[in-house]
Amino acid sequence: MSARLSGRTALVTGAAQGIGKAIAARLAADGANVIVSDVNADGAKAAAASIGSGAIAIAADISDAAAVSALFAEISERFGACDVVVNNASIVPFIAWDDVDLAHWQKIIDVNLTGTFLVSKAATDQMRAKGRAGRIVSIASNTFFAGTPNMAAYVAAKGGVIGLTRAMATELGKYGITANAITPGLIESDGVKDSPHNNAFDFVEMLQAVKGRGQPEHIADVVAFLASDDARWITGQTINVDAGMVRY
Ligand code: NAD
Ligand code: 4PL
Repeated sequence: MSARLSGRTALVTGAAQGIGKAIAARLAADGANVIVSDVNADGAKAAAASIGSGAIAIAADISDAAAVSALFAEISERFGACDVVVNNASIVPFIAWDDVDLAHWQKIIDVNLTGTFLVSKAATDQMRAKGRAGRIVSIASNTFFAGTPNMAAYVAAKGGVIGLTRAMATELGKYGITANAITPGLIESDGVKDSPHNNAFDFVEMLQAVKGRGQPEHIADVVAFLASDDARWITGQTINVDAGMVRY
């Protein structure tokens, strides 16, 4: 196994399960010290334990500004700063347009967009203070391109994550910090398996150029590339990783 992230500290949010857990495992396999963070404290502990040496758990709700401050205070004490931050935590709803109300909209924007902002802001302030050339990788979604039904607030929040990524790339490049996004297609994650999205695989596979069911590892491998030195000349970009379901 290569150790292209050896000596680096990587934070993965929403890493108790699903795609985030696979990302944390992949970055640890590449040699990083990984902070497995999640609002689900027990799940984060279990995921860190399953990854083994090189992974620790720190619980945090990314939509809670005080919790994000506490997370980065602990990171400062234990690691100084992060070299890599993966904004993965989000809520993946299945809700018809007729049922979307203001409370739902605000909850999804608070977690999926404002949470991504809170973590990115705290992380990049700390990277700059500690002189780290950091990497921000944010998990958006190909639903932003497809306008997928039953997820209006989610689609809007993911478009916001892509916009935030472009703005951070522009403003933080001078500090050696890059910011990129990945747009996965439908992935057989823990959350999706437990939701009505699980019924969409046949339809999505029909649209894919390459056939098969998307797995968390398909995304984790691309995160590891964007976090590595091989991606040093890439910033402000959105890499679509969906077996060719959408082409833009
Ligand atoms: P999942 O539901 O399996 O896991 C999400 C994790 O995020 C959970 O452990 C949950 O506890 C955590 N989380 C939720 N709210 C949080 C908060 N406020 N603070 C901290 N942690 C929180 O989801 P997944 O399918 O693995 O999705 C991971 C990422 O990939 C998300 O950004 C999602 O939008 C994106 N994505 C998923 C798919 C898919 O088909 N699975 C497709 C495209 C994009
Ligand atoms: C194509 O991000 O990208 C369902 C659920 N289908 O969350 C997603 C597709 C879902 C997706 C997503």
